[in-house]
Amino acid sequence: MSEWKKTWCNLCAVTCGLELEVENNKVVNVRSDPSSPRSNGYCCRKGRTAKYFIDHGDRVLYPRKKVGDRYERISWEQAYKEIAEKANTILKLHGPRSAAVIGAGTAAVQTAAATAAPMLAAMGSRYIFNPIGVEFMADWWSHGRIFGDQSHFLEADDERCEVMIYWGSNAYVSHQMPNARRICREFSESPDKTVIVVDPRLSETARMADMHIMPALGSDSLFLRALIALILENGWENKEYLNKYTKDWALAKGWFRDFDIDGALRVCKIPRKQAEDFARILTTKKWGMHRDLGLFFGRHATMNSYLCILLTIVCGMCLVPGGNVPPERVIALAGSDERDPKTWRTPVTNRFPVMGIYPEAVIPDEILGNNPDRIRFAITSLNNPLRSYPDSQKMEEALRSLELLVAIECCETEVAQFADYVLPSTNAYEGNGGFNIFTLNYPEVVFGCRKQIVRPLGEAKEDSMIFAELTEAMGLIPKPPRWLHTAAEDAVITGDRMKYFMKLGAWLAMGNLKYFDQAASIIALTLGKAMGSADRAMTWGGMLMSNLPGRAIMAVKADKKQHPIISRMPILSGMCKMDAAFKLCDDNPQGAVIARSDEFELMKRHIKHKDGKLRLWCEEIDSYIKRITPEKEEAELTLKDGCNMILSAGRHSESGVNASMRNSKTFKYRDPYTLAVNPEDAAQMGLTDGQTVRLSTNKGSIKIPIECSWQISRGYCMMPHFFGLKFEGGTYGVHANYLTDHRDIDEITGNARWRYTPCRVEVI
Ligand SMILES: Nc1nc2c(c(=O)[nH]1)N[C@H]1C(S)=C(S)[C@@H](COP(=O)(O)OP(=O)(O)OC[C@H]3O[C@@H](n4cnc5c(=O)[nH]c(N)nc54)[C@H](O)[C@@H]3O)O[C@H]1N2
Ligand SMILES: Nc1nc2c(c(=O)[nH]1)N[C@H]1C(S)=C(S)[C@@H](COP(=O)(O)OP(=O)(O)OC[C@H]3O[C@@H](n4cnc5c(=O)[nH]c(N)nc54)[C@H](O)[C@@H]3O)O[C@H]1N2
Ligand code: SF4
Ligand SMILES: [Mo]
Repeated sequence: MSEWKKTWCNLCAVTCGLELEVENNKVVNVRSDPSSPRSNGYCCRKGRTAKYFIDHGDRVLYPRKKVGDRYERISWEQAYKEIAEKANTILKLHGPRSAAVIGAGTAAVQTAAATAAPMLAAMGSRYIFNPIGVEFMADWWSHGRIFGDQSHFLEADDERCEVMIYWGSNAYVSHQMPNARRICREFSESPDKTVIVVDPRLSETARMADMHIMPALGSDSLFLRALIALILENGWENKEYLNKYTKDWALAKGWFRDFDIDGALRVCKIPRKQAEDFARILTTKKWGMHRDLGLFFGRHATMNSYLCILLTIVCGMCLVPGGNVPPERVIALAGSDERDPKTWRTPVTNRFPVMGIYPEAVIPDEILGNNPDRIRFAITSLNNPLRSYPDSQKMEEALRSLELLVAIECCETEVAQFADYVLPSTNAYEGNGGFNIFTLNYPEVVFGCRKQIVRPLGEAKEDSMIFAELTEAMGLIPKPPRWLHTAAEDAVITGDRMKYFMKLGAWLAMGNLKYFDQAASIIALTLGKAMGSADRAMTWGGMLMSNLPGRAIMAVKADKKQHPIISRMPILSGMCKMDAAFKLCDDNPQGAVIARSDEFELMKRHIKHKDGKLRLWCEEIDSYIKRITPEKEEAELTLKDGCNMILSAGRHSESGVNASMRNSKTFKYRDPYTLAVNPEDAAQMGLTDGQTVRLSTNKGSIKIPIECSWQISRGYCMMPHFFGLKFEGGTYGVHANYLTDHRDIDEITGNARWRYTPCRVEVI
């Protein structure tokens, strides 16, 4: 007998609603879930291949330790005991800066961070690394400067805007926004709507565009500067908006005065007429912009982000319905500010965190070498540092040199082949209650709590539980008292979780306030155990700490019968609402609308500077933008050092999923392990479709077959980043990060420059 169960896809940040058919604890079929408020019946091909991710011959099933050059199966107790002893010795000898957590969250599942981050903090360390730190650093930093808050980012209000702009995004293929294909189609087909794509190549999304702007590869910052200058030259800026909502426009305006617009457009290879048409649309229509890796992994990532946000402001399209809006966060996230002297900088590379996360490209330099403050001990989870960060060889050398490396993994990954301890984790379909912080819907706030679809294999545990148990084993928190366990068990039986919450408060007040920051682990170890899922308890705890209810936008009311007193008290009343929201999510595995964004309060709520105004000028951008000139950029964009092309070291094709989809059988159609080149470039080099070439960078050299494609512009070549993954005894293709440089990163925030890697393509 089989049964269809509802859940959320784990393969990208969109987390579409899925229905999985389960037979004998195996997923045999996958389809989209029409009842999902998140995706309304939409899902992509990757989601439908989820079963190949869930169950295969390369799952990690039992805890193990490295003894000499082989592995020995051990119990969880032994694993915790030994890891705790070794970690504590390292901390004692070398201090808190010796510890790091790498990962603790993929784009779609981040519940583990709820116990991993407090564990790191309890050790005294702050070094948490995650792909966000090569991807969104630039953007979130820019938001921090302009809004005074890093934790909100702008997305297009795609339900209501007239013009949808995709800048450096191939959303039709990579999604990264709910219902991507439906929205691309709708805007493309509707006579009242317009799609504009800014992409140097003819991507799948660009093929659907009404206007396709093709800046020369890597010239976005120069183009953005020219575009804003053009708007000002014509007096098209939204003066009323600028006067009302901004503080220092008079200063920032200087960046665009007397700027050589024609010179810049020539270097960007954009006809003046097209730039003017674009500027006119931007200043007369309601538009939203979806930006992605073409900007974030491009040259000048921080400048790109900053100027894009500035463009939304100059046009009066920032924080307005029908324009660019910040989706609400359910799980509260804290930004960081490197100007605060208490913020840690990495000792070797002098890098700072954004949203508390450090740029992982610097990991090798922070491990290797003799700096006394170097990282000596790391735990990886929900992340593959050997495939997902630049320069895999350097990363491997660094990780191998650690005094202690613990890999928490559901798959036999490259890191799991040599880590000192390998701990088996459940995946998103075996855990019970994980959440996704990326609430991308707008204005509805959709949230959910995954339900267990299949029972875990072997001795796998949830990542969040592993971190909590390790925190306890290291002696960083006391053993929770029996009565707190009883309160947790009662909460599960009666459904009155707030009573448990009050008891947790009482425990903290009884001389345990110093463990306040570790409350998540206490919740995992008590309520998590009682619920049979730390993830589920973390989702509840995370929701309780949400700052949504203070905004009176909740679609859910507190249960006043169950909580007659506390549901009327300040702070606690909001928590009661979130407890009710948790119940709604818990009862509805497809997720629920728990709040609605208040569209008329956007400015008031999201600008965190004391005077409520947007800041447009900042020192870092001021000194940097002076270098974004036609002359300097033209010189920098000229190929050097024997390079004959620019490589995009990453291509999101229909099939692969970052480092998660190891089974190459899912690459069904045309072989996606190719280097895509423009047919004219190929002809000039005497290459034919399918021919194997040598592709070299300053870091390495591989052989790869070419694919002639008119989608690719001249001088550019693209390879996917999800090959070279070991799977059931084989490895298919070579990984892109053998070719990338861990020092080739954005100078301000450290985003990786994966869409602009100078390379040499040669006939073999
Ligand atoms: N199939 C699949 N889908 C995925 C993923 C996956 O692994 N596989 N991963 C998910 C994740 S984690 C992410 S972050 C997203 C990424 O989603 P996207 O950012 O949409 O993915 P890319 O394919 O990198 O597309 C970036 C686009 O930028 C363009 N570009 C390159 N250089 C430049 C430039 O200098 N300027 C401009 N303006 N554009 C440029 C490229 O031509 C490309 O069309 O995809 C998500 N979806
Ligand atoms: N060259 C190049 N490199 C890139 C990119 C690129 O375009 N080019 N793209 C970058 C981007 S945008 C991103 S987001 C990153 C993604 O980088 P990663 O986050 O490393 O990739 P993921 O595929 O999300 O999954 C990482 C690992 O998590 C494991 N995993 C999955 N579920 C679970 C779980 O529940 N528990 C545990 N413990 N492990 C689990 C998987 O087995 C996999 O090994 O890659 C980046 N790397
Ligand atoms: S768009 Fe993302 S979340 Fe949705 S089905 Fe595809 S991979 Fe899964
Ligand atoms: Mo990503």
